[in-house]
Amino acid sequence: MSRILVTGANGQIGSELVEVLRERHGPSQVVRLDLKPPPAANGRPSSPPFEVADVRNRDALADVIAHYEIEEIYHLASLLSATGEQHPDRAWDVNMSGLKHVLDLAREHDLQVFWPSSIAVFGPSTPRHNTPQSTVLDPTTMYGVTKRSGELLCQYYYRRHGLDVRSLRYPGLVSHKTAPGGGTTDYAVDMLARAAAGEEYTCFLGPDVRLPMMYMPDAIAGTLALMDADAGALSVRDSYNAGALSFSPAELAAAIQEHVPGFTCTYAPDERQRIADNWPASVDDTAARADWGWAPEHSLEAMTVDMLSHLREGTREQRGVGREEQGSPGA
Ligand code: NAD
Ligand code: AKB
Repeated sequence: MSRILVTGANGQIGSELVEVLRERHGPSQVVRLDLKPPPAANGRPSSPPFEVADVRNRDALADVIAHYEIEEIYHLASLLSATGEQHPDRAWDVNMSGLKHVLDLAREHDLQVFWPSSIAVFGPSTPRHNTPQSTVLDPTTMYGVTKRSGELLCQYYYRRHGLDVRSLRYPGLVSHKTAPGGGTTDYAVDMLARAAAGEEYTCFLGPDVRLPMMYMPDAIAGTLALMDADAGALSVRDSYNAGALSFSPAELAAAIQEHVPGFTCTYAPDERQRIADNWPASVDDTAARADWGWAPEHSLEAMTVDMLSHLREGTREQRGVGREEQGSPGA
């Protein structure tokens, strides 16, 4: 049974990936690491093992890896696209030095590594539709620059040192358990949350920018499938394209209106529009499908229905409606 370290464990992906890894391997086998302790869940303090550390601190990472005898790392700690444009020096520092430390320590201890890249590696010269696996990569954000540099670093460690590091270029991820943190695609979660609360929404992107998106259960399943795959089957060692959905804010609003008839969305694009305008609308993921069986399951309709249901349930629980109903004899 593997001892696993997840960095950035409190984030949108980490909080869900940890749950699934703990179901698979047992809670004590999965060590979470982040800058702060995790928020209490449903009023209960979250369970150990948890380490407060900064991935820029190599010695702290080394201590955690040695102490828990870690065998596998999911290195998720990062600044995302919008925050990265506000703090480019910090984005470079966290995203690059954190990854370099993880790769060096993984080499030293012979660990398997998962590290996520992003559609942010693409840019204005990249074909916008069905973007190929191998193509022009000219990112326009510091985040995208760190993701492409990170891809090349991972590939270098694989080729030069035989390090088993695997990567996916995630699109924008949609989920209801933990709010997204500082990305350009966060509008989708924001819009669904407002609709579920019966409120209107002002979108920070314009109505027509179509981007590759994915529902979190598909992202988690794909991540684990890639990590489980035979090393010999993997033909891509920088980062795999992984497509799932492709929709614009207006298309998401229309999907929501099917289930929330009075929902209204207005548009007030801000500086994140420029980021979105330089990303693809859809990606070609033939290599991921052929090499390790990538097959996302959720359509826009299925994701919308599931998200609205979970978000409404969350709102009811926050208001105590769920507990009242449970306690009511007539409920
Ligand atoms: P997030 O912002 O929700 O979480 C990142 C976590 O990293 C946070 O909990 C933060 O506290 C932690 N962190 C930041 N700096 C740190 C540091 N110096 N040391 C330790 N921890 C630190 O991000 P996420 O959405 O969960 O993304 C995880 C990874 O997936 C990132 O590499 C991101 O680039 C990538 N990714 C995410 C998406 C998406 O849509 N969520 C899409 C593409 C790629
Ligand atoms: C972001 O918008 O920054 C992320 C991503 C696509 O990498 N969701």
